[in-house]
Amino acid sequence: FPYNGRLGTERYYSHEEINQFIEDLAVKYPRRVFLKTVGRSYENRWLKTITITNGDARRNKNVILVDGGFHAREWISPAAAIYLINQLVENLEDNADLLQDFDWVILPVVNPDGYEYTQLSADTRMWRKTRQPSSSNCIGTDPNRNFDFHWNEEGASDDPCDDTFAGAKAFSEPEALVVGDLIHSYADRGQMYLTLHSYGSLILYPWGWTAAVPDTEEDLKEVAEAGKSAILEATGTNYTVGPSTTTINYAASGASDDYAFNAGFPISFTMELPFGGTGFDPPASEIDRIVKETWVGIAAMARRVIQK
Ligand code: ING
Ligand code: ZN
Repeated sequence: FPYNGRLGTERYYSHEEINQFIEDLAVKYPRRVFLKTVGRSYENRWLKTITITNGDARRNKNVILVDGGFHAREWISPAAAIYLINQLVENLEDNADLLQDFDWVILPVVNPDGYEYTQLSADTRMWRKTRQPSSSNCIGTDPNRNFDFHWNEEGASDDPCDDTFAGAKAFSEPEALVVGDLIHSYADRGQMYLTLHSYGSLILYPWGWTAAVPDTEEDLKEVAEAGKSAILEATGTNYTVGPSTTTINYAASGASDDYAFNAGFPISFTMELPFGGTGFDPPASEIDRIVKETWVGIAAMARRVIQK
């Protein structure tokens, strides 16, 4: 499968192909699409955001910030980010409203070291964490337990060998710090933060660190329900909407959605895409359906935010 300047839904792609793809889009659409190198991973892979606008040069528009690929094995997440990018860039006509009101900032693969590691062999396919060694013989930290908000209080591990290891300290992982910095740099105009995980068909809102819910829960629920309904109608996939802690039945602190919500994003969701294969590994033949329905859900949520 030679790379031909576009990424379809027929297979999963390497981190390099994904970076090349967004670079090509920035070259092809220099007035609407902007690339920014925001950091690099522990193994020195470039972390790049793509900012998609309608080119009207209106400054300080509201922002929707989306990331994917926190967890290495959740391949459908970068795939959904790619489809989202394709829609917003190449289908301006149908999505004019989404780009009239928002600039979209997307980091498709937060944890490229882990993502590449899972592509090496069947033995490494189910890796979750980053690849930075810890003080013990075990490698990697859970980037979604590494954020500096109620860090390592609940549902996170002190054991570097565990899959939910919180890290030696908050933001020990360069990849998590990059997302934290992105959140801060857009917080003043951030309207929605979306982090794409798998699996479970869930739209989760804060808090994750406690069973308490924010006093703006109705707003969160309303936007999430718009996504759920749109997906149900599109494909019949039945998402569950709810607060993170009580919906997945465990508290988990130090996650990015809580961090973004606390930093000022009024809407902040973890979207758990559907089960496929044995869970984290939908076969390539299922990518198309899943990423399309995910796009339908994200577009519906963004449109509900506009109405608010
Ligand atoms: N699930 C999430 C995880 O990081 C989650 C669940 C969501 C926890 C929001 C905390 C906050 O464990 C997956 N599949 O990664
Ligand atoms: Zn995940």
